[in-house]
Amino acid sequence: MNIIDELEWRGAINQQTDKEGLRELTESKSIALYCGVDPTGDSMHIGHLIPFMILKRFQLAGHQPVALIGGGTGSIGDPSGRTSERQLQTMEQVDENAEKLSDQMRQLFNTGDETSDIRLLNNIDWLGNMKFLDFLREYGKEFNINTMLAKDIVSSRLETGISFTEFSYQIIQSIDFLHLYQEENVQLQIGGSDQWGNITSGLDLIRKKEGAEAEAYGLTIPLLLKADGTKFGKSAGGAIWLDPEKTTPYEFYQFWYNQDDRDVDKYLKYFTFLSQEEIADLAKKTEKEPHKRTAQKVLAEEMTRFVHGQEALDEAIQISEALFSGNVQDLTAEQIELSFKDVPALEAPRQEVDLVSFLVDVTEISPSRRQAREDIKNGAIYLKGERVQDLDYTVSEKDSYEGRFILVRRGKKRYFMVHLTGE
Ligand code: 485
Repeated sequence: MNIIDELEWRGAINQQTDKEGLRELTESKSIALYCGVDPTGDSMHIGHLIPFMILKRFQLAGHQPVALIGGGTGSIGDPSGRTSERQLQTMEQVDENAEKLSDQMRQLFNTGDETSDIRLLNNIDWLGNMKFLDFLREYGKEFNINTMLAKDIVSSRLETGISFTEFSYQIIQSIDFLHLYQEENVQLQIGGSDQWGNITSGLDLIRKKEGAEAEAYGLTIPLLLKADGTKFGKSAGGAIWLDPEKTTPYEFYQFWYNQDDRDVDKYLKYFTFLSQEEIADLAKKTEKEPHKRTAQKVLAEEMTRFVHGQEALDEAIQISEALFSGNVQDLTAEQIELSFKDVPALEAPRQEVDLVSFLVDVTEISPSRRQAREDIKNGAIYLKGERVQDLDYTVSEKDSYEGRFILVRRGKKRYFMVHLTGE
């Protein structure tokens, strides 16, 4: 199947500058294409991943993708989608973030085979030393203020105000496209739907400099909305990051696993490299036996493996299964900490104490001694995943994980982390 048809089937195309032209071009030869990201933070999140996975799809179809890190553009900041002026980052901060994003990019997309790697470029290399008079004479002259003002990004900011610096952003992204067209034969730029204005502005510049017949194209990817109407990619705790320090592989796995039945088919198409047949098969399973969550499981596996690797995926599954079955005794202290980030954190002195007092006086997990005794007798109290039904049981450091904390479960699902204090 042609790459453009495939993207259409996957629901991954929002706008294209010349649908038929691009289809013909991609069928007739192997093209170079690019997508850029600005180092405004030290990690990408899953929203960034989508266009880059599309680069990967082009690569699998025999084309040559370039991932561009905006070390130059990132020092200005794209006004797209923002309602107020950005605070400038220091150049050191931009460089540091650019290095981190480059590492992430290499980790995600390097296959080890040089000919099939996604190429990585940084626009500071050609924007960094540009002289101001050259900028105005060579490029500024090609831009019409009326056209620039009409771009959504700018027109929506005219009330609240926009600096000359941010107003000029579309020019520098256009210079990139022209540069890549001239130096690297790049004929297509892709990006999220908020990039349409910048991409078409680049195409205008290419035509002005290279003639109206210049063969260059733009394609944007739709913003994902969930079935409940909210924006995709945010959890209660904020963005879903690719950096395992910010969003652990377990949380990342759970994020995908918890997607709604109404959305999962869309995400399988949009995010995974599974075939049409495999996805159709999973859609049937969602319809016939939704309680098994097979499609969500495959989605979570594919995504976690792609971003964090097989080992991290295995661990995420192990934690998920242990928590589901209640067999938390098999987990390490570190894994427990990862998975119980959001449960109440309590403190207790490092001492030997009878279970009832521990539950009532020390931690206040149970409201009264009567209730505590009842819970214990009924088998509703677990320490380290083991049910404790002995009313005279003595709680001590041996019930903890590595002497650091005691994990208490009361009833079916309520967990408490009791951190031990003192020597
Ligand atoms: O030549 C270019 C220089 C910079 C950029 C693109 C081409 C970055 C672009 N202006 C931008 O701001 N991108 C966003 C970012 O960096 O966070 C996001 C877009 C999103 C998607 C993603 O990057 O908002 O739609 O394109 C990869």
